[in-house]
Amino acid sequence: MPTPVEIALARLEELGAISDAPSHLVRTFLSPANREAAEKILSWMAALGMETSQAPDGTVRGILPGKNPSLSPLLIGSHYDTVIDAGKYDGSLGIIAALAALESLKLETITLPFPVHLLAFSDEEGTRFQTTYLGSRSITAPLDSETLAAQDAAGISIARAIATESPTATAAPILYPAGTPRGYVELHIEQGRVLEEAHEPACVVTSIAGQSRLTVTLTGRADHAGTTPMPLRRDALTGAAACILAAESLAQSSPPLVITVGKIQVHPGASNSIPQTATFTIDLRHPDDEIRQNSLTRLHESYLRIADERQLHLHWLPIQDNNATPCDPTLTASLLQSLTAITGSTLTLPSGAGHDGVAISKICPIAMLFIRCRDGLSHHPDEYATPADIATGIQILTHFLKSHNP
Ligand code: HGY
Ligand code: MN
Ligand code: MN
Repeated sequence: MPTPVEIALARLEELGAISDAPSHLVRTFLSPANREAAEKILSWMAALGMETSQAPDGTVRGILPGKNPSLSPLLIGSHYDTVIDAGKYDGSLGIIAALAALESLKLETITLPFPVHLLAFSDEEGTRFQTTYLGSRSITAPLDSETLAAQDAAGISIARAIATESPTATAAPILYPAGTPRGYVELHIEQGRVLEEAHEPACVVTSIAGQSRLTVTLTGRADHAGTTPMPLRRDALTGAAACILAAESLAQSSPPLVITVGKIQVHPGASNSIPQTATFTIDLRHPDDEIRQNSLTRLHESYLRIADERQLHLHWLPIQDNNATPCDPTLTASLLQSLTAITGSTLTLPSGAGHDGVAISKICPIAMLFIRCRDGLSHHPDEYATPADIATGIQILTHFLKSHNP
């Protein structure tokens, strides 16, 4: 009989092989692979004897009622969508480790006093619509009309995707009124290098950095590449290049500010036509919200100058803003006790990466457990966590579930 850890390692491979692309791992909101992954996770939850359901937006839930189903539930889980050319641990490990912890309790014939709701979210990364936390936001409140109107590259809105692509479009949404869950706990790879440098397998998280996501479009004039002298050009792409380098130098001059331009689209996109429009994404993060907002203002002002100098039109479109989110001190202290009990460590870290806890913190206390990942690499196919560290993470989570008193 394989152990819960062995089952977890096999499931990571299974889920990691479910992709929308033959050559690399990618699963986006309600895509065919996203839906196949949901079915797989539902089957694992059912095998554990959980009461399962799936919301219209793809969020998958398994419930273990516990000794007293009337007590407020503990939420655990993570996301099962990915970035493009992703690793197989970001998100998926949190779901699979939570399942393994619950399976370990079952092997010890332990029934928890309170209900546990295992949640698997269908879109944390925002790869398809650039918005983040669609699943975790949806369990706190219905998505607002502006979010539902957000469109993907094919012009399909989130509302239309849910109405036409969701296998459970008419199902009841999964919703928790504020204050009803006792807390939310997520295990995730660190996606950084601190644990590796500290030679520690795991730590708990103190807070999640704030992040701003926007789309910038510069519009100039398409023209002939061979007959248009340089002084007469209104080249949107060279304008975008100046903006992108301005973002880089702003971030380099003000650590720990980080700014990333991850995506750019050019029109008309012909090698012998001067670009008319250039649209690129901005991902700007800082642990301090005031500095993040000031940095956004400085960047916007520099873009207005660049557009003016180059006779370009600037469209600055904020997509989403998330403030820095502290983890709940009490729940985190309880998780820290389990970390220390299993590894002897008391290490805590802030998270530069965003996580579903940012959205869920609106309705209940949140806490996070990080486990080490090789070279801190993530959002990369070589993302990797050792079986030993995964086993330690599952042990800490199991210890926490057993020792967390209602
Ligand atoms: O972008 C992030 O920080 C997370 O991986 N969604
Ligand atoms: Mn990620
Ligand atoms: Mn993640």
